[in-house]
Amino acid sequence: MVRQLRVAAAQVGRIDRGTPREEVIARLNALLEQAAAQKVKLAVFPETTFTTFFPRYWMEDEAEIASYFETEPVEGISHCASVKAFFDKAMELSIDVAIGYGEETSEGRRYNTASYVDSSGRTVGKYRKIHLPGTFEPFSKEQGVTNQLEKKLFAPGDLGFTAFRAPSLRAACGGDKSPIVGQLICNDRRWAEGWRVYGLQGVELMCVGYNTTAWAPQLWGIDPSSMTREEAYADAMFHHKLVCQANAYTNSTSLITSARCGNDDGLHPLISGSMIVDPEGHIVAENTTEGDELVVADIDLDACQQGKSKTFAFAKHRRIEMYGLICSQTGVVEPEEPAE
Ligand code: CDV
Repeated sequence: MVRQLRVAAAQVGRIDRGTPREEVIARLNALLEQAAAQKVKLAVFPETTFTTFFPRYWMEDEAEIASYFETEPVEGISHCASVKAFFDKAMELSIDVAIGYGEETSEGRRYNTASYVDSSGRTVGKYRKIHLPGTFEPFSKEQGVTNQLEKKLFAPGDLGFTAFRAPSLRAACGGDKSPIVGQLICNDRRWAEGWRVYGLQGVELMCVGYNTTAWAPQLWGIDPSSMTREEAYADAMFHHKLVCQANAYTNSTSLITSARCGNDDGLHPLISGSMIVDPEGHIVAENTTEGDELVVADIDLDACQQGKSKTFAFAKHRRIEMYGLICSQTGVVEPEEPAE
């Protein structure tokens, strides 16, 4: 059987520190228009799409920090005045969207969040980033330096790795079963643990938005003179593709992964690499530019069945009695050196 679905990674290029949301939303809506013209049913947008990637800045002005968060619930079209124009457009064009944003709850907690809002404007899935990279303290307080302050600015996600059905896509993929969808945000894609929790829920389609800095020697712990910027970009792209393709394959799922890319403020380069990956780990479509771009492919949700029923038939082959350390230990504990 073929459960075919046309999907897109909506890559978004340079957004500066002062770029207003309205300007960003006009660009996102142009991508939605392109998606509708190509009969795309689901478009996946990057992490913190409505603003620049603000955790990179050392900011002391609380009003500026607060300005990067959506304070009304992004729960479908009836809320979130600040970004409503985007969800209205998606609903008008009948496209499901998965999109990342800074979330501030009514209790004042802040998360790095992605919502899956279907074509009727209903939020059917919500994910809060669990693996927050970087530091609590800045590498430098000088402007122009790329920090990574997610640990300071966000609380770790508390919604788990919860897969959900997307019933609005059931008819579109011509089957009697809605796709099973999961979401991760950026750094999460490097951690096999989250992928496997989704794999254990039978995930068929992963949506992953990201902002991956192309030049961050302090974050990586390398000597800046050991690599050119071009080599660093290539290395960041290699690792991005490596984890995306490997984890899609080992969990037998399709993947749509979407970059915020470009050189923000002319100072902070981010890699591109938006792509659609099939459940065997092959790239079926990828970006060709470093700016706003729609990457489109037809995927077959039933193609997941080969891996799920054979090589990665979890029920037949997994040995959970051997995996205890994964859930009982966080850091590394090395074996003792044997006595001489
Ligand atoms: N936004 C991210 O989570 N970025 C991380 C790194 C570059 C800090 C990533 O894993 O791509």
